[in-house]
Amino acid sequence: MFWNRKKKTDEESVENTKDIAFDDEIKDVAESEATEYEMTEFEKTEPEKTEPEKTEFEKIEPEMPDVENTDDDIENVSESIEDKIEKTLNANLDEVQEKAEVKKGFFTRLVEGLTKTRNNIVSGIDSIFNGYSSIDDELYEDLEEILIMGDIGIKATEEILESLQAKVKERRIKDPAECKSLLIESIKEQMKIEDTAYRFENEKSVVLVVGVNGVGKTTTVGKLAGKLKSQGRKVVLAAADTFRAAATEQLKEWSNRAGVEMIGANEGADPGAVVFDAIQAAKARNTDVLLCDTAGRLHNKKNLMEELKKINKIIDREFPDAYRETLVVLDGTTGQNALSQAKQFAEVTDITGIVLTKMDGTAKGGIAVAIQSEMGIPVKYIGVGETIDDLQKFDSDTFVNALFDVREEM
Ligand SMILES: Nc1nc2c(ncn2[C@@H]2O[C@H](COP(=O)(O)OP(=O)(O)OP(=O)(O)O)[C@@H](O)[C@H]2O)c(=O)[nH]1
Ligand SMILES: [Mg+2]
Repeated sequence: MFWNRKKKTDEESVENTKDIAFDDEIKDVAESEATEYEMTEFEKTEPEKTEPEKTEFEKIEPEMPDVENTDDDIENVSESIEDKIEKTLNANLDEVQEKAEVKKGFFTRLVEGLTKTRNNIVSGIDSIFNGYSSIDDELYEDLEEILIMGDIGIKATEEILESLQAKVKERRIKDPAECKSLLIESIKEQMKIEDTAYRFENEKSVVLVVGVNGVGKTTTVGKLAGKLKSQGRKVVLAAADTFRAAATEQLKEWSNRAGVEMIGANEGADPGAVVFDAIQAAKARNTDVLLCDTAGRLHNKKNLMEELKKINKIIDREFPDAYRETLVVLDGTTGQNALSQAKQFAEVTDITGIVLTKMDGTAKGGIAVAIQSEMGIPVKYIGVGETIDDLQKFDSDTFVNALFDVREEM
């Protein structure tokens, strides 16, 4: 500090700079004495006065003047009320705008991620609706082809088209251009999920997260932990991927990020034993949700599936009262592969939900529709990035709007 000041005042005399340094010294001593002041016992024990919470109305009501009310006083008071009302309204408006921006950010990423799907499906659909002059079998056949090519799958496509045909008939639609909004409506209906889908979030539950390697299991466990923690739930993580050396460390980083505890073991340890320990810890700490990360690759696929069965047995035996949720994580960019992976996991474990990750990448969004319809398993979450906030509950309206880039509802 001294040298800086000297540099700045090159022409100043040495005496002068000495004075400044001396003044600083006095100030430093005074400050350090001030911080050394010891509080008396009474001061230490005196409780802080806590004011009762004011209602929104009380917050904007000004204090009344002591003097008898004159017209001027009344005018001043009413101006002051108006002023405070305006400030409160502006503050609320800022909050609403902030929330809308967060929502828009997520929606925009999803729209970008679904560009490939949109190019495959939606542009084809648009050309059909604009190219036909009447609604006939040929139009439905062309639509069928485009939906199947867009990874929506045969079963879902049939159901969507049946629903579309019924709507066209019921509402006596003649113009193909009017079909588009009906088609969007039908896809949304196809993807609706039950309110009970997220029961595990509010119960004492064990969530097993499975999937092949690299799909985003560990990332999803971390994001879910952050989400549940912010909802006030007590969360513990089990690092049951002991196959890969770095897997436990990776989950540990997520546990730090989310601010939750993790139970893990050394590389090569028995994953079942990790889950066993984590269950005992969860019970001892009265945990709400135990999230178990698992390996995506073992020596072979048979081993992987056997290991999952073993983990399932341990949870059933050690924590029979817990609400069970098994989420299969699928990489949204892999299309039909994702569907066949989900089918393989369904053979060894009762899958209760799907997490589609990397929907911010070049996702094949149609697969979300196909999985839901072919397997009857709902897509419960979608991942749209690599950070802790990039996991969203699946919402059919938002998803289909993003797929068709319908923005008027935003
Ligand atoms: N862009 C994007 N990347 C993601 C998303 N989810 C996960 N990733 C990335 O995908 C890569 C693999 O994620 P992990 O969570 O390690 O996948 P995993 O299934 O645990 O992998 P293994 O443990 O090897 O089986 C990482 O680089 C993640 O950052 C997502 O929603 N969007
Ligand atoms: Mg992992």
